[in-house]
Amino acid sequence: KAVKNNKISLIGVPLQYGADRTGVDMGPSAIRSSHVQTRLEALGYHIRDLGDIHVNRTIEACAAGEKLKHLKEIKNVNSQLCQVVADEMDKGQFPLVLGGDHSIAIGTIKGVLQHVNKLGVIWFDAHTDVNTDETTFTGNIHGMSLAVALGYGHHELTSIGGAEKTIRPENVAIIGARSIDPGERKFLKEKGIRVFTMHDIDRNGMKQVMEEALEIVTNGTDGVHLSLDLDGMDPGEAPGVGTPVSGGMSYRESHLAMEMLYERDCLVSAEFVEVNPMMDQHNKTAKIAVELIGSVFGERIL
Ligand code: HAR
Ligand code: MN
Ligand code: MN
Ligand code: MN
Repeated sequence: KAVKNNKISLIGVPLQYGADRTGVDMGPSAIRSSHVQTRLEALGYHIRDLGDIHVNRTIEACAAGEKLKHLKEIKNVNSQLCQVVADEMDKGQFPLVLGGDHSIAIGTIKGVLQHVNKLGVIWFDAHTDVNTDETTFTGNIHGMSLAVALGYGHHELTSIGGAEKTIRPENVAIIGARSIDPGERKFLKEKGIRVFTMHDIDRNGMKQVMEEALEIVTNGTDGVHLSLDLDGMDPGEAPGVGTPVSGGMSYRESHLAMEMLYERDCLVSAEFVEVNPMMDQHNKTAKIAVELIGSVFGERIL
């Protein structure tokens, strides 16, 4: 078995304050209802479902007048998540985090960094999420989480789990990007972050893209984190997301990426984010999330 750790902890994070559309808070329950636990048990894993991290539900979904929307609550939830992820890894568990909006990558990655010093990251997304408090047009923190994990952005966020705990630009591979803000473009170029855009996937195919991406995230690292934003997929196939962008990765391309990740035997943690049941049709995006989880944990057609 390529994922050596067969003990998985499921951690739900029903957070929506990093996005500007409501509904993504229902992601964890939609993914659980699509039988993520039995699917993984069928592959031989032992599952501990920790339930959901507590999110204060009394705050209005849309914050007016803040530069970084809901900074305080997002910091609070991510600090809790960081601690839970670190604690589970202490117990030898593999953390599988279910979002929630993509700002939760801050807590997940900071938690993993308490254990893994040099961490590679596969960032599967239509977006690159490297805005900072200085470049953001929207103030939505889900568009900043990769920058924060790299050590850039608002101090209230970069300080979570220790400001010195960061990933390195040379160990990050972004896959499926097709919506990048001007400030993000500059950041990606300055830091030398490798972005495999939809153009690269069209031109070279997912097989070659994943071979190159896996080299980047495993070379000189002690483990790899998968941060999978469901909006990386084409919204025709996965419509249940808050910020759909056309021209995304197909169902088969996405599965191939997961299967190649499993074969490489490098994952130490994973998160599946941005499933928004209010935007979905018959819960199909949560079902796809569970199918991708199956593939990245070793499920095969034959
Ligand atoms: N770049 C835009 C912003 O900063 C859009 C972010 C999109 N949201 C996500 N993240 N789902 O991948 O607001
Ligand atoms: Mn520890
Ligand atoms: Mn994202
Ligand atoms: Mn996205």
